[in-house]
Amino acid sequence: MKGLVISSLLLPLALAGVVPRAEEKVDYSGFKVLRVALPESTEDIEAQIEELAAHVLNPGKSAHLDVVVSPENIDAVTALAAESSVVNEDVGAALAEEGEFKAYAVPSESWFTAYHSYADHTLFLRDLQAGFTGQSELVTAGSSVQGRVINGIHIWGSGGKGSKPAVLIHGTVHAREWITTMTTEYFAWQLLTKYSSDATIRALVDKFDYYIMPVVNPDGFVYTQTNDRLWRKNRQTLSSNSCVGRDINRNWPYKWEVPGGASTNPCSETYKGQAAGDAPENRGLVAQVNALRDARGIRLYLDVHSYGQYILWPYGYDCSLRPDNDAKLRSLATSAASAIRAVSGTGYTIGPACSTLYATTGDSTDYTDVPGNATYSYTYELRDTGTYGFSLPANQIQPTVRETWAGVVSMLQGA
Ligand code: 0X9
Ligand code: ZN
Repeated sequence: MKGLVISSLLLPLALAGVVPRAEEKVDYSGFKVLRVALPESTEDIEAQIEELAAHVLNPGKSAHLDVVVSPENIDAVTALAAESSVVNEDVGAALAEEGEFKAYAVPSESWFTAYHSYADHTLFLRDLQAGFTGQSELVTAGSSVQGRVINGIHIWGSGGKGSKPAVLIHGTVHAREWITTMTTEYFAWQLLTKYSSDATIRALVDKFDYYIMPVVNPDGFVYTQTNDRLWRKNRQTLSSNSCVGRDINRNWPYKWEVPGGASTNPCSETYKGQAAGDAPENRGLVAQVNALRDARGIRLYLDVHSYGQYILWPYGYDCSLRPDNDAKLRSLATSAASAIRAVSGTGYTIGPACSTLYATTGDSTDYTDVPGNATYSYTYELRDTGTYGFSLPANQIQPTVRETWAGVVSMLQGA
């Protein structure tokens, strides 16, 4: 998505209508999701299609591009593509199926039947913690570009606070992946509310210290609620370019400099930033990872994304390199995928990130695996496989959080 505050008169015609003026929300009525196959030599055509698109939904290197296109640019994109098909006829209508936000009420299972405002997510965490003061506390991991604190909850069991290896979980790295906020909150909710009644959960809480951060990109998340539902990156500006945002999952300071797995173009969905770790959000998250490493170590790191239904492990930056414990990483992922399938039939693809999906540099799990020395690091890509994409309908929240929790429980048991 391109610059925000500049006058729409200055914009190329192709972008008019997809760039909101300040405080104006993008209306996606009539926009389509097109799946385009690129012709043989693609660099230039791909750049032109990305210029014409409001958003790229799968901004890595894959066989096809899924792009959100305004009604006036559909013909131009179709003409550039070798082949194209319509994946979604009306993005505005699909977004409407997400359902309304519900008025805030204290944490209960019904929280997981609707999406919520950022302010309410903050209240949820606060109120959840307030119900379990003996075994949890609120934690922070630095703050965002716009000064929002990155909030989380630390949960421990019978060994006492900080006595066990860490399980660290990040959600909503990419602002538009709303199901990941709900899912990571559900993990915290399950650990705390089931501790006294469910022996399986109690054993898991007693085994690790959990650090769950449901929204690590708060500025981007707020922006998806005020201006553009399909925003991905943080909200960092540059003096040299009007495009906004760094991709937090391309900014981690490990193998950041390796070419090919991120973009150096500030307008790209995968813009890596000007220097390794130069996004404030990354600075806070790096400090958190390093501190947990230096304390009791990190046993399991999960970076929760959507969509695609994948469980991926390092490495992102190199498609042939494997961690020493690749076989164990695969076996935990296999058992998580079968646990998910057993709950709902939802099928997951598992594998090393680069060779299974696409290359990424400066991504979270490469950082946690090597500098962070985490025993197991995974990226989850939750539902679905593209029908609704980032705007999963509200009636899929509970099925998604429940199946994912089953997968995570099986990982925790084996970890
Ligand atoms: O591109 C990403 O950051 C993740 N996908 S998303 O659609 N949620 O943006 C995938 C990261 C997994 N790592 C690799 N594929 N290397
Ligand atoms: Zn993501």
